[in-house]
Amino acid sequence: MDEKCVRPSLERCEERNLPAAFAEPPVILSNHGELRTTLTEQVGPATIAGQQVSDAWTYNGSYVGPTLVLNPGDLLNVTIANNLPEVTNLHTHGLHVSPLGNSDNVFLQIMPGESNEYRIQLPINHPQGLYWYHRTTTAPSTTRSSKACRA
Ligand SMILES: [Cu+2]
Repeated sequence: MDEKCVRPSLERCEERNLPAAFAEPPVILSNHGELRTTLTEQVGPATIAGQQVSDAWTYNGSYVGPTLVLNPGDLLNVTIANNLPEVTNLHTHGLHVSPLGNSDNVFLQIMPGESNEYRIQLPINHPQGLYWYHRTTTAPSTTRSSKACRA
């Protein structure tokens, strides 16, 4: 047997044509029991995997919306400003919160050019974890994007 066996060539990481590393989105922390922010849903330029794109549907101009960090018992007070060309809303996954009123209510409709202040109260015994928020139109199956939220 030939001792000069052929070893598979190992490609150096630097030589690969790798996509851009995931860029950590902005982080917004709660303060004194409340996280208050505005997320503007808009269409415009954005960077996705290191590439500039136009007409992206974004939160505050970012393709991946900010990470919202809250503690159990905190109030998530987020205003959604709709600059999109269609109805929108805010929806979360996994939070143990009310689905009524201005809380995690998928039936709220924010018309183009309008805004809504959500007040989502986390219970004091809310489990820690990684949760999600995203927008929908009137039907949850028409999801257009998703973002991280951890409590
Ligand atoms: Cu959802």
